[in-house]
Amino acid sequence: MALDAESFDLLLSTVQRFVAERLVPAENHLEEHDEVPLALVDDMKEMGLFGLTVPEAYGGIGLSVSQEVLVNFELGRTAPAFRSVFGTNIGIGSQGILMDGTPEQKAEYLPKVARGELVMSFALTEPDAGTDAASLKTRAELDGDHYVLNGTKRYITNAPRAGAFTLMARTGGPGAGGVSAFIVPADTPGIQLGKKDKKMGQRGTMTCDVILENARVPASHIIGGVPGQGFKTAMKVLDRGRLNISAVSCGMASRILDEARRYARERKQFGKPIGEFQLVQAMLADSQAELLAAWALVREVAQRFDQKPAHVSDPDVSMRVSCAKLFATEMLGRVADRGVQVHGGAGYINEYPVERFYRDARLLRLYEGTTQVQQLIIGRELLRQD
Ligand code: COS
Repeated sequence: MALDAESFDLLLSTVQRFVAERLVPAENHLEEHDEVPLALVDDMKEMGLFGLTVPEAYGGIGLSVSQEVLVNFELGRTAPAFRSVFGTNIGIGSQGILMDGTPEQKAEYLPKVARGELVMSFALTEPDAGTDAASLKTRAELDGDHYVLNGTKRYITNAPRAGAFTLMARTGGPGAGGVSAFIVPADTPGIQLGKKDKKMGQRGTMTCDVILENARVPASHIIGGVPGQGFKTAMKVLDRGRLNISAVSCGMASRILDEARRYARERKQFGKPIGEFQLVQAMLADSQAELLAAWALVREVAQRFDQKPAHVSDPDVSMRVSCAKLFATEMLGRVADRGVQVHGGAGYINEYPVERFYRDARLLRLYEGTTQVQQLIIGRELLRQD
């Protein structure tokens, strides 16, 4: 599945222009008001951004992973809250249905996702189950032809915007094999949202708890129709999600580097632009070298991802995805730090974008699996392989 090269080039240049001309100028509004203007959301729908990864057969654009990372690089060049409006829709929120859903589930949900009519969100994390995702406690008890769900999901991105959740709950015994993935409509009686989380950065993104109290969903809402497969579905979804976070990291690093270059050319000290000092050049050079290395890695792993069927997991590819997430997000952390350093005291002041990016960037090393989770996955797979 991929968009033809000509249409893709057009899409990519449209996204580049949208980022530069509409989103970057709206960054201050976002920071001040903690919300994405509705006019921009409408533009995103019109451009088809809500359906980037949904196959054309279901009304989407049907990007391959190699194409998706290129788009995400461009979207990374502005505040991550803009991408977050549709990011869960085309990513972790809907990929479970795309990868493992029954034909009926795909036909029912994917066209609405592609049109932006239905926002989907991914609900795995719980108060006591973060990194140890297989220990989740939310229970789903069979009652006739329905499951009754009870539990709390935490830090759920886009929950206040969501029309439905891909939600992992326990239908069986302990461990990964007891977990099922459900499609849970957000208006199901018994679902409540917690108060909006106050975060370090990423203003304009919405995260909160999702609390389930005797929420009844039809048994047919188990993704793929077979209980006990939900942990694997979640892990497959996260594989693709982690690669996209890696691409966003590269885009964000390139924007920070541009900001630092501009400042280094303009700011004068000791009678000349600070960019003429070799210690400043060293910071820019390290950032450029690391960015290029991370981006080459992300694109190479994306090609491998495309060489296998989307719903089939390959432990070697998963390991490489973890390498990309580990390296690209840690690279971003270093580039953001140097970006502030090049700006000196100005880098600590809110009116310079690097201050905001520094805070925004911190989350990328945490969500969709911390750096330590990626190390664990890489280490385990290395020892398993011949
Ligand atoms: N694709 C498909 N299946 C996978 C998989 C993948 N990428 N990774 C693991 N699985 C399968 C395993 O093959 C195993 O199947 P079998 O029982 O049939 O052998 C099953 O899932 C359990 O896997 P594993 O034993 O690796 O489970 P662990 O509990 O040890 O999981 C980690 C370990 C830490 C890797 C996992 O829990 C994880 O990724 N945690 C982080 C979660 C996360 O990213 N949270 C962020 C929330 S979203 S913002």
